[in-house]
Amino acid sequence: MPIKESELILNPDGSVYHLNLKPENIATTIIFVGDQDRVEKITKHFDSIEFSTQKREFKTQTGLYKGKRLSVISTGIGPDNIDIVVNELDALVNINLKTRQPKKEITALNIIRVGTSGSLQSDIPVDSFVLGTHGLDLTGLLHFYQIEPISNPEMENAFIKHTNWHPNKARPILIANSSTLEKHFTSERTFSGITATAVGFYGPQGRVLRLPVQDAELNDKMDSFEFNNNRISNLEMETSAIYGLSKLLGHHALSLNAIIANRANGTFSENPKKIVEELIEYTLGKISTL
Ligand code: R1P
Repeated sequence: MPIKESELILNPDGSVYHLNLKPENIATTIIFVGDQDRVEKITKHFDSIEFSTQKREFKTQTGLYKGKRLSVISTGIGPDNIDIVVNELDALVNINLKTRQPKKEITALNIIRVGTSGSLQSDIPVDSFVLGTHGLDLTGLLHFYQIEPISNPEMENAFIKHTNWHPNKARPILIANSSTLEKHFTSERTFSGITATAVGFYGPQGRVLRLPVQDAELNDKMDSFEFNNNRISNLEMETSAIYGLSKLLGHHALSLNAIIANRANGTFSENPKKIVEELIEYTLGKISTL
């Protein structure tokens, strides 16, 4: 049965609904950034750009970097956008958009997030890089999929117990990165740890302006969580959704974050643009030998 027009929506030119992309517009290695202005901060390093488009917060450029074809796409803020971006990118490579049938042979994309994030550990300072060994999903998004085969109940249960996780909130899910990409991108420059993913910026990350939060101790409890030598390094808003959906769909994903804030000691980078630029250069250097 073909996938219905209401389920896989295409624009009149045949591009996918939100991303405005056709299959020929994307490379199989794709860098995700949150901020649409970060796209050109990456592609300014390219030898050439063959394609650019933007719809809403989703800006895409594809071109060559040291002879390697790469796409860069902005996802905007949050896991809800990741649901759109990963599903539509997967449709571009793994669904025949004319017949609306899934292809028999799956194409695996390499997806690398170049993000910004807050550290939860006082020994992971601002202006460092963190590579997410796992995404800890605190958002609830992944529960709408059949996530059991890729979740890690033992570590999730330990986290639930350690934090006294409130049952009204979605059960946390822990998903591993692509170990192949992890090996390639790890160096003495990177800290490694579990990247926790929140569904919002304020309450869901323990920031109190005028509204009290359900658990004011949650960040401290995340900071002190430890399981089989794994600890939670940082908190942001996309990684677990990228890891979960990529793994379910057969793609390889890795999340790299520039630490611009340290939530454990309350510091903020004096020059966040510089550390983001350094992470971009680091990532492109590693991608060129992938
Ligand atoms: C919040 O300010 C945004 O910044 C972080 C968070 O994950 C969230 O998307 O990442 P990006 O800088 O990649 O958007």
